[in-house]
Amino acid sequence: MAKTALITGITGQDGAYLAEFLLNKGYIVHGVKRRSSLINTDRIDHLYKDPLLEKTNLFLHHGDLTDSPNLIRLIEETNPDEIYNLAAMSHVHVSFEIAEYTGNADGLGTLRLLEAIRLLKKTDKTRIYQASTSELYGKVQAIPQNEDTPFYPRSPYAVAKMYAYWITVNYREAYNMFACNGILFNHESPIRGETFVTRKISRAVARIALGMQPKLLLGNLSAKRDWGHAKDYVDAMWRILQYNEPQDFVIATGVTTEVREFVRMSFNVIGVDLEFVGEGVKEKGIVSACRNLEFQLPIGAEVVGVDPFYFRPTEVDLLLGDASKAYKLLGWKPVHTVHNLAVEMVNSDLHYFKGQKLLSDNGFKTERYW
Ligand code: NDP
Ligand code: GDR
Repeated sequence: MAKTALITGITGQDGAYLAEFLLNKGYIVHGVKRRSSLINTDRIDHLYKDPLLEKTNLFLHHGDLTDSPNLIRLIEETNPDEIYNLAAMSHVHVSFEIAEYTGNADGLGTLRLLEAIRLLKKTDKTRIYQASTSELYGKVQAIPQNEDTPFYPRSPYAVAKMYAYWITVNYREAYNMFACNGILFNHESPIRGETFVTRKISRAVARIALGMQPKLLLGNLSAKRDWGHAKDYVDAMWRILQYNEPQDFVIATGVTTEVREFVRMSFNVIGVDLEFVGEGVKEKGIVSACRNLEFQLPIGAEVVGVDPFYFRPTEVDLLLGDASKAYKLLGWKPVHTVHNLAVEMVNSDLHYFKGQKLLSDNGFKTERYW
């Protein structure tokens, strides 16, 4: 019999990749999406068929992690074998502005799902995956970070996720639930949200190459992240719930890269070398070579700058994960490197913006205005 999965956050980066992954494995997939004034299903439109017109294994439901009765009803109706709780206000910088909402959705939202499973007496049937994060390590207490490294969260987002982490552990211990945390380090892709740093960079590189944007403004160029590919990481989520006992796992590549270096790598994809000069807010990325005849950027052009607007009140400076437990117990290993991630992301954005430019050069309105 086909297994049934319920994915919260199905319209997000990971939700879209996970839905595709599970559908390919023969699952029936139910996804929770928020009502929005503009259609927000871009990332899963290629998977969706109208169940009234065609046979499909993918079903979408309106819902929100701040709405308990709705979550209870959804779990009762869909009766899932596995729940993947991916929904969250996931932007660290934004969480300083909407701290209470972040606590409600990212922290209490997890409790609402766990309670729903318990109240519906599905603790023996339904396994739950909680999207925990390397942001829990925050001001890091050890390098690299593994399942035993103490947490020190540095943002309202991370503090909310810390509650979610421990309430998941608590329900596992108190009610014998199959509830697990995946402590995932940063993972990116061509469908990454546009305001996370890697995608902001890949979009800007494409737009600068096409003459659609003069410059890229960033915050802390010295932050280091362990960047993987979202496709590899949804496989890990699934493996965590297939393991023979509920446990928490770090998922990471074991390689850390500076934001500055990711910028350099991304410009290299279009045949441009960058030199960084100056320090702090005065730092600049300047074109030192351009080998690409299609995109002629003048030597000396200042294409990267720093704007303190993007600095965070408290920062996480260095993340580097040790996923040896997942390698050993789950047989999981990342396939992608940070370098081929940058290549894939820049090429995908180049393709997209070439299309947008063609439309706008010929007098047609482009799909997006930013
Ligand atoms: P995204 O921001 O791309 O997606 C978040 C999803 O959650 C979207 O579908 C969003 O809906 C939905 N959502 C937000 N708030 C609510 C709410 N109150 N109720 C219901 N749905 C909501 O994140 P990712 O896909 O990158 O990440 C998935 C999860 O993994 C998140 O919980 C994130 O915090 C966590 N995580 C991510 C990592 C990463 O590097 N990507 C690393 C570690 C953890 P909408 O589309 O309408 O905005
Ligand atoms: P992060 O990702 O905070 O690690 O959270 P993000 O890409 O936003 O930042 C990574 C690092 O880059 C620095 N940075 C900038 N960041 C953004 N967004 N914009 C900029 O202009 C910029 N300039 C420099 C940041 O200061 C930071 O150090 C992501 C999210 O997906 C979380 O949901 C997830 O839990 C963690 O990854 C693991």
